[in-house]
Amino acid sequence: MTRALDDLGWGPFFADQVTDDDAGLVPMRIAAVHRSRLMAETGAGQVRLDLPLHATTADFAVGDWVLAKGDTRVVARLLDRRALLRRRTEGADARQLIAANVDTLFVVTSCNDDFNPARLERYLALANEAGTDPVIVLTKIDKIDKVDDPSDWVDRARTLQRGLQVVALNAKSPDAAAVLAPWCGPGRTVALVGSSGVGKSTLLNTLSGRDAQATGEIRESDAKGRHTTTARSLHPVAGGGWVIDTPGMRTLHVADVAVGIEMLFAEITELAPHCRFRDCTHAHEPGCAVQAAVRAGTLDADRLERWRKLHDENRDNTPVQTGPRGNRTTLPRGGRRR
Ligand SMILES: Nc1nc2c(ncn2[C@@H]2O[C@H](COP(=O)(O)OP(=O)(O)OP(=O)(O)O)[C@@H](O)[C@H]2O)c(=O)[nH]1
Ligand SMILES: [Mg+2]
Ligand SMILES: [Zn+2]
Repeated sequence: MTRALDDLGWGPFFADQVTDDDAGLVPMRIAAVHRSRLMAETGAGQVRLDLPLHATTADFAVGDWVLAKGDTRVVARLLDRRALLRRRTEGADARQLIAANVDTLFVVTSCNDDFNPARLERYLALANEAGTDPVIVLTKIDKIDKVDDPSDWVDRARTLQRGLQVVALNAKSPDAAAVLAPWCGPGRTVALVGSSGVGKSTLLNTLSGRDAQATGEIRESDAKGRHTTTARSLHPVAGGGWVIDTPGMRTLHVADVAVGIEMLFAEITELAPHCRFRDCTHAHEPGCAVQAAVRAGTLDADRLERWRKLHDENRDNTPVQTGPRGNRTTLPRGGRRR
């Protein structure tokens, strides 16, 4: 039992939250979230969980650990998360939970028109903020034109964040599982995010060694997928560990990811203290070290523009603290700080 739970990602962080009062409760990991019920992985297969009256399934994320009543299979308690990935949804105040307790976020994009630095940077900001290690996974290297070199794509991706891990693979090939093996293994959880049609479910199937999810064709004219996957779900990796597949996202809006943006744009963050004004916006102020770097050719002007856009969007979407004790209207942070 314990062995199976450890393989599922259980560990001291969660075990320490269990008290004597929890006798009779069984730890389980959320594998799918539906409108009125949850599916959970027990270590010995999946079971259906029901919620107590006051609770809503929107409070749960795939990857969450819960304690459930052994006899009735009603959820008793949601355990604190080690990491939480969430995004801002259009028009709503609430933020949608993408996945919880993820060790590594595979940001999937293809070696084609899907590759978009501004979009990838959004995923990186989200991962950084959550305390989840990002890896850029470039798919469809088998479809690259003969004139192109896969290493060109890898080099482009590497410029998105200092020290960023990048791999390139054919998601349909069994070799892909070997390329991703360093991040998988017993007790480890990875999540797949990215646009529709980039090969997330194809990768899931390759990692799990079976047809766990349906995959769909893409429109060849613009490489756009058809939103084949419609729900998030947790699956075992053949060599040990767990993988969360998610539906393709059209747009990723951010909120409350200031730390994630600082890490993402480390080269700008490090220049800012050298600007003449402490509140420099790096736009038009005299003595701006960031603008000086652009003029000197050490900082890409496009990169600075992308920083500005993301920084401004995050500021506009993040409620400010008001009052002496900070009457924050936002949810408590779920992210682990480094
Ligand atoms: N040649 C090749 N085809 C791939 C590769 N990865 C994915 N595909 C194909 O791309 C199409 C889309 O793959 P999916 O795995 O359904 O994409 P997805 O990211 O899960 O898409 P959504 O579920 O819509 O978000 C399918 O036809 C796959 O067979 C790859 O590395 N090489
Ligand atoms: Mg899919
Ligand atoms: Zn400046």
